[in-house]
Amino acid sequence: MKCRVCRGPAVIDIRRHNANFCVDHFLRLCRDQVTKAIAEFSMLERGDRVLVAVSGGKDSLALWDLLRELGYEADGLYIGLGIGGYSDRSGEAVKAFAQERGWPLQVIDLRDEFDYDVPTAAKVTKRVPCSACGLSKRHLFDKAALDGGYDAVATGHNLDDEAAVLFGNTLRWQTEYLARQMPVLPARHGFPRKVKPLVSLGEREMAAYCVLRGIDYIVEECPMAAGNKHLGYKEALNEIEARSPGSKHAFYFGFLARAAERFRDAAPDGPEESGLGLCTRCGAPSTNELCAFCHLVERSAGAEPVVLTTKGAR
Ligand code: Q46
Ligand code: ZN
Ligand code: ZN
Repeated sequence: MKCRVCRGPAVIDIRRHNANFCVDHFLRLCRDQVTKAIAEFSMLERGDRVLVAVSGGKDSLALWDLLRELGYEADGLYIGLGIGGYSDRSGEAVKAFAQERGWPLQVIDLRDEFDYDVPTAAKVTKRVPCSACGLSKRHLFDKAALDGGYDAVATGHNLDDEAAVLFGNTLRWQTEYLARQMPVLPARHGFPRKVKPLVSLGEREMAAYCVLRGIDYIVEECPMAAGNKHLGYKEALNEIEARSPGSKHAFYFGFLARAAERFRDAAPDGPEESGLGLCTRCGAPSTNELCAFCHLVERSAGAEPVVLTTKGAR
């Protein structure tokens, strides 16, 4: 196996590109793909301050590393979700990563700061854990970015993630979600810009990137994800990709180039158009007196904590 660029010994094959790469040229490929995505979708500008949402997994740590390599002032934000040992281990991985490099990391622990955690909120609200989790993360990332004067929040969603979400939204023609499925969401009143610089890199490439850069990430997946639809869509797409390399990329980027625009009108109104007020407790845009996050805290704080077994919530 030889590197397509220098003919030296290759360490990875990327079937989508029908090519093999040595360590240096693979790392360069990752940086080039991120640079290209940032420019193509106008995600960031030189000198932007970026808040990276880090979970301890390969994608978010690789993203933080890549943005720093590319010269952005990128700081990390980790949210302790209280998902048993998984959260303990992911928190440790993120803190060790940041400490070794001396990069600024902000940590918000739901239990310490708001007196609830994701499994308890899921039980109280009788919704799937990912719903309370997603709501909490979005709110806290937005708030931290605005309070800290950051230009954008960056998340580690990769090509596999985005193709799987698109697949699910298309299967059920969820047009309001399709309208928002862009690699960049511009800042709106009360919300910072959101960017996904890894959209053209796959899961396997991100794992290889971490190994080659010496990034110690946690391989373990969140136990609450087991059985969610997203994983099923990923598996289905992996089967298609194995038979026809490049399908995921064609599906996702074809959507962006040729279809996304058609769904623009299905996007729910922004706060300006819908005349949103402000949450009386935290000041976030909201149609009600309390925003969805403060409402969640109101319901979950102080509830008897759910104890996790290795299989999940009891
Ligand atoms: S952390 Fe949270 Fe994910 Fe776990 S509970 Fe669901 S949303 S699966 S990215
Ligand atoms: Zn090479
Ligand atoms: Zn609020």
